[in-house]
Amino acid sequence: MSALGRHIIVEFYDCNPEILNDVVHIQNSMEEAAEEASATIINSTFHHFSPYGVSGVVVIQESHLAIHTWPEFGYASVDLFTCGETVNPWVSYNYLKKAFEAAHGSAVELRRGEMALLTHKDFDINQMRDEKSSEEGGPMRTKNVWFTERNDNIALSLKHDGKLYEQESEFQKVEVYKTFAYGNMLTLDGMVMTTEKDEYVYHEMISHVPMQTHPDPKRVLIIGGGDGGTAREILKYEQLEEVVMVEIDEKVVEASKEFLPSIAASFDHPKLNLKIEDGIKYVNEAADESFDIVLVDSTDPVGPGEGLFTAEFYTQVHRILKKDGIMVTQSESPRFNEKVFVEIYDCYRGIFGKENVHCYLVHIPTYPTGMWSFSYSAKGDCSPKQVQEKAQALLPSFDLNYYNPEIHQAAFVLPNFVQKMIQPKS
Ligand code: SPD
Repeated sequence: MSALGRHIIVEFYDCNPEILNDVVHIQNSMEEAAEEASATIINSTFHHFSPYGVSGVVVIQESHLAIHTWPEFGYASVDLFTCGETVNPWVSYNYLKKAFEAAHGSAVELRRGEMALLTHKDFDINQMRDEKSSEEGGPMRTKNVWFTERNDNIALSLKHDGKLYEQESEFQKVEVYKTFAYGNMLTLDGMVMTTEKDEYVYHEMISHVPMQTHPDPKRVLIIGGGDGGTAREILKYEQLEEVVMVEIDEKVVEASKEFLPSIAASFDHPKLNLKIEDGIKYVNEAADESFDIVLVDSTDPVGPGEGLFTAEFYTQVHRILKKDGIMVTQSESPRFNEKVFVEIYDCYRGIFGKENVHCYLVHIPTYPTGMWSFSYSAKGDCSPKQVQEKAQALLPSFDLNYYNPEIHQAAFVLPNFVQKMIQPKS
């Protein structure tokens, strides 16, 4: 042996972009490529970056395999580094070329640690052994796969144990991950929508704030909300006559029913009228003053959710609200989506009036920055903090995890930086 290791630096071109954006597929392929070459895997860490790209490393007893992908160019750069005589990195190269469906690949091999240039240092090797691994008869294999949602400067990562659902619908990519910390998690186009463990914050706060302040709600419209969590909360109020929910993407409902059953718990409720259609079209065609409360449980303002963030749409929502109607929308994060957050409040004030639009904040650990906002806009004079006694009396029977009368009041108290961001322009 004339060198300690062999390092192959690989370029794979014209690969399948879908594969290069699939963190689970990449991780499996990299591990299989290591095994195929008879390497012993110790650990692996892989991250998906929203919207595109995967980075990862498989640490092997004989060194490592590393990758970064650019799905938008069908390109992957890969490092295959092995030490000793037992593992042939070219076996991994051939395996990965097929696994990524690369049209062509190129590679250069470097010899690392030329023996002719090395001198052996004397030390007691037994003293340097890690006690735990010698007790267990070898290294333990672990794995780390991460989902990451990010903008240019901020990221949120959750470690997961693979994907339970993955469909490219007509509108967006619908996925459910099995996360370690937050249970099953629904994502749309790589953005976190809800998780089993903290969903109640969002769903209780979008629902109970307006339901507790409206004097006598009978008809509620939910735009979006395909996971079913908002409907579940709203349907706790037995005085309602009808809850219409308009979700554009039936795959969201399908995935949620199968993998988020505690959230999608009320789809069979007799008062729920579920429509799979475009929420914008539904609102445009709905009769004047036909709803007491409209909840916009939308995605972020990209993809199918984009049209829900326009003055035209909210003007229509205002039209279909009864005289004392209330609109509540998810209004993004003051820190993660600063521009759109500010625009939302400007836009609503133009439609509902300066005094009638209010912001309230919640803590959602699985949304980037953890700080999320809702808007409360009143067509009449339903004050956001004036809770109805009759509605409040129902709360103990609802078994809520986040909402309570004190949280309701406190949520409208805004930190100075948020007040400044959205103070009405005079
Ligand atoms: N980035 C998350 C924006 C909120 C999306 N809506 C969540 C749907 C929960 N029903």
